[in-house]
Amino acid sequence: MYHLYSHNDLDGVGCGIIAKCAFGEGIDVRYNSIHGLNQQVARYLNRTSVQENPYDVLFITDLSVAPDMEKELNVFVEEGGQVQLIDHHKTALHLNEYSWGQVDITHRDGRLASATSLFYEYLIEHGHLGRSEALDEFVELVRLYDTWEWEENQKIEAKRLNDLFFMLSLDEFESKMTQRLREQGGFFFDEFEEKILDMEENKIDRYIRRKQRELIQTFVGEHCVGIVYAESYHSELASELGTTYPHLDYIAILNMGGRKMSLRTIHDHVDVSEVAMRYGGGGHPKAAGCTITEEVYQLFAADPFELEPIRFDASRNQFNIKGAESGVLYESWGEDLLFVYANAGEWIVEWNGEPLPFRFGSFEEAERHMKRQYGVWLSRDDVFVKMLKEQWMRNRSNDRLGLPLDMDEEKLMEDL
Ligand SMILES: [Mn+2]
Repeated sequence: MYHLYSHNDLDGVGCGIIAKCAFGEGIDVRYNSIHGLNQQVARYLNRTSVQENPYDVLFITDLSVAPDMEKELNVFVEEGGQVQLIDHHKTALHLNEYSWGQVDITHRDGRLASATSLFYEYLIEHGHLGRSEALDEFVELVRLYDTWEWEENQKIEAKRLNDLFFMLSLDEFESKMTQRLREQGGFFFDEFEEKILDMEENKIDRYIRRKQRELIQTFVGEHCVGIVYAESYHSELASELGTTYPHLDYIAILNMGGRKMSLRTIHDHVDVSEVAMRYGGGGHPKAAGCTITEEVYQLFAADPFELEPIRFDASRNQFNIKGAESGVLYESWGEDLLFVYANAGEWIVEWNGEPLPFRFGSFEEAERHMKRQYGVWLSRDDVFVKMLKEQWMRNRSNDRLGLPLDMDEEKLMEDL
């Protein structure tokens, strides 16, 4: 009998699915959380005597065992037990010193590895499974999702596979996929799955649009932070907000019910795991989290509570256009106007008519400064034209030349 103990996420369950394709009824598959694995393995070792079951094989995929279990497993193998652990996590690399451990971060061809893609190669090389088009495609989608590579090359099918995994029960997903992978031809979603995936995507889009209107911006420590309250779809929300507002160093998503805060960034110059560690949490450079403690509550919820949400830049302008050297108008809270224009290769920002004491090398730098320090948004054309008109009137009465006099204001108003 074959046994597989695997992780309970898409990559772990992917291992279970290809194992069932290889061994059918001849394998017993169990999915575990990271913490559940050691107990599961302990039970296996207590139950399975090598003498009585010399042909039993235990696979462990996408998870690693704790140090004491590692030693017990090794004794079991030295007594003749058959174990193969396959993982791709950096934290498990030390298991490579055992004959039964295979931990690879990448494949031989350089692609980042997932447990499913490593286990697939293993099963093929050991003659347990034949390669097929559907299996190749399924395994690659799991790999793309698990390594986050799908985001770079926008392999949306990989994300849809994971969405489906969360919409169906684990058993249903496993049996549906196992059955489908036995069929001829490539991997596909059936009509019903396409339908519910579309519905899910629409639902996420609407949720994100609503949340976008609730985003507030403030400085916490040295970072300019976007703060939003949300309980679901943290990854999708953070990547959308991060790309819409690149002037924000990171996005903080507060789940008040769960008392958890997620931190995400799209930038290389910010390490959110460092930020999370300051508040007793941790994670990766681009995705981390911590508990909402008193301190976190004060900084990220109580202090910024009075702030108004970020406004969108005007999107249908014909005259007030970003990057225009003759000048671009922005607004901020409290009816402040900020005007940015180029002069002799430098960009100058005027705040309510008063130039700021420093210059910027590019429009983008100037805009970033205004957005971070003043929370500005691009004015609509009508506000822009009104400002030009007032300035022109003032200049004319002062008998000074300044703004484009050839601008036909009535014509402009008509165009709007
Ligand atoms: Mn994995």
